[in-house]
Amino acid sequence: MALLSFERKYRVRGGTLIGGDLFDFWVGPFYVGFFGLTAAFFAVVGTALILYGAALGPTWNIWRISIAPPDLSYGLGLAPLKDGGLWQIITICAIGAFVSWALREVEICRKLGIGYHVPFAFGVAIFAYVTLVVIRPVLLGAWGHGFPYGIFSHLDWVSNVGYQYLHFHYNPAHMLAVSLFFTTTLALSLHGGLILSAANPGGDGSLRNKQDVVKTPEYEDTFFRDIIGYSVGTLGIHRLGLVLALNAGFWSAVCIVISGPLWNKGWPQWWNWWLDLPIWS
Ligand code: 07D
Ligand code: 07D
Ligand code: U10
Repeated sequence: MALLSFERKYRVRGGTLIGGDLFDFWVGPFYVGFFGLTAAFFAVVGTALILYGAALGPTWNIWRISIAPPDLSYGLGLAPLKDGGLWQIITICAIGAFVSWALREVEICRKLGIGYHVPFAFGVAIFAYVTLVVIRPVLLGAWGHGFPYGIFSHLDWVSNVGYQYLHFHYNPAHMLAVSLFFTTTLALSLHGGLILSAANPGGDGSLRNKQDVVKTPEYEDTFFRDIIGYSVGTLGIHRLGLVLALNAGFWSAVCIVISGPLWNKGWPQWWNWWLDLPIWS
């Protein structure tokens, strides 16, 4: 079916979570909906406040613009606009925009009659962000534990917080998250490679049939059975990819939320539980 006739078929009213028919329309390629308006609203206000914060100085250098959270002394209270208050409002706008975006994804899924896998996945990214700027600061008792909004300044925050725990690589949840990120790229490269190899079969000297345009999934299964003895299957690889990627984000959130609230010494010291096992004595 040509794309345009398909669009005519699915671009129908209904499936909205809120607002009924009121915002149930498209602008060019974009579905709007109630959450399209709230997403645009929060994004425009948040971006304008970042620009206002940049205008307060000291720099317009895009790499060095930074909107800092309030000083730790403000605790969980509201701070004056120029002293971290901007960061607090921008954080509300960011969460408002991200959650609106996820709910707009849900409305599109409902119109199409497909599952909610994509908005669920985005929800994990939002969860990681909310862990960094809301959950962990609340557990530690000050908004000042959030990260600053700037390209280089947020890197400084990651480095500083990492060294605050001496050697962040010894954080067991960080190990899990890093391994899951690595495994996700391995899985995607294997999958992308396998699909392209079946869609574009043969190389010089291979046993290909010149008539073949695209090979079937049996060939894909057989490649992995031959090389590692098992094929996870054509549906399975997509489930595996999603599970790996979502766990990478989830364990990232875990690794930072336990740093401070649960463990406030160096992460290398956490491993003393091994030396403390009664089996050594
Ligand atoms: C490719 C999809 C497109 C998205 C892009 C990002 C902005 C920011 C804002 C000037 C994969 C758009 C960028 C809207 C402009 C202002 C105020 C996604 C793709 C192209 N980081 N981070 C980057 C964010 C955190 C870390 C780059 C956001 C945590 C490290 C970009 C968040 C920690 C490195 C960026 C966030 C952390 C980066 C490329 C939010 C742990 C790098 C991102 C909202 C997670 C890399 C100079 C990318 C870099 C980088 C954006 C949070 C660590 C500026 C929006 C606090 C170690 N981060 N980041 O490609 O080059 O993502 O930095 O949570 O090395 Mg970061
Ligand atoms: C938070 C992004 C959410 C984004 C959203 C959407 C827009 C719109 C618009 C483009 C979570 C934003 C959208 C703005 C844009 C348009 C149009 C994603 C988020 C909602 N680390 N480390 C991690 C590694 C070290 C440290 C995570 C590796 C050092 C700290 C990951 C190494 C020290 C923290 C990771 C390494 C250290 C982390 C990040 C190697 C520093 C965290 C991924 C090889 C000295 C952070 C939740 C993530 C975390 C985190 C990987 C090294 C410190 C597992 C591979 C030893 C303090 N590190 N790290 O979380 O867990 O994505 O955050 O050395 O806080 Mg680490
Ligand atoms: C996958 C797949 C698959 C496919 C695929 C894909 C995964 C097998 C079938 C998809 C994958 C790709 C295409 C590959 C590339 C993707 C990536 C690398 C991921 C990263 C993506 C990007 C970096 C692109 C990001 C782009 C974005 C987010 C678009 C930006 C959009 C907007 C700014 C508009 C947003 C629309 C909204 C909010 C809805 C509402 C719209 C409106 C109201 C109209 C427009 C209004 C405005 C713009 C401003 C609003 C103003 C207001 C309210 C007031 C006025 C204010 C003023 C200042 C004027 O598996 O299958 O193939 O393809």
